[in-house]
Amino acid sequence: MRARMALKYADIKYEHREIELRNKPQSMLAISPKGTVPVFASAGFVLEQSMDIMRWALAQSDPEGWAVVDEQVAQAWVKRNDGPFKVLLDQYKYPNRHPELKQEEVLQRALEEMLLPIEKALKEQQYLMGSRLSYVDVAIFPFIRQFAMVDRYRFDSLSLGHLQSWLDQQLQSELFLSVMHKYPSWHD
Ligand SMILES: N[C@@H](CCC(=O)N[C@@H](CS)C(=O)NCC(=O)O)C(=O)O
Repeated sequence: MRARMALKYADIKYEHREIELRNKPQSMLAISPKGTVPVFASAGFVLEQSMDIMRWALAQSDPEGWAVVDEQVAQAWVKRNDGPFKVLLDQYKYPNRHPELKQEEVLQRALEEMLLPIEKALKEQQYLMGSRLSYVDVAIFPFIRQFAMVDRYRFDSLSLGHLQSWLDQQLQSELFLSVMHKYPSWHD
């Protein structure tokens, strides 16, 4: 979602090919043997990480200054999200793969690691990096969305008012809604 949103925001024209993860096409594995999505292929280079796709897209065009941030703080957020929070998200999403873990304890760890720090940041400012939306918000909210969706009722009961409005705002944004839609194969 973060890669799709950045490509759309930067108005990059590309062909979207949805991958069936259980049946990855040879044409994909030939350019990216590690076999994860997303993969972005262009003339002369291949990007195999969603963050790399975001960064490349923003380097082409960044009309609203998504990348105008304190890069050190930005990277710390993304690292915390893609590292420890992603581990907790997977544990929370797939409890039967982790029978040794109590879901409520995983939730507590996620609160400490990510959800409460986000809540604290958003108490002071409208977005993670300040008063304007940045690539950090866009890189992170899809993961928070997934976390929230596991048990919406439990999530809504948490004292995370600022996080919840930030998330809702992103989920209702035209950009997110436009990339959520089922894909025709060409984008413009
Ligand atoms: N660090 C990578 C992670 C990508 C990733 O884990 N993608 C998952 C789907 S969201 C995947 O392709 N898994 C391979 C599989 O399930 O076979 C990125 O951000 O691009």
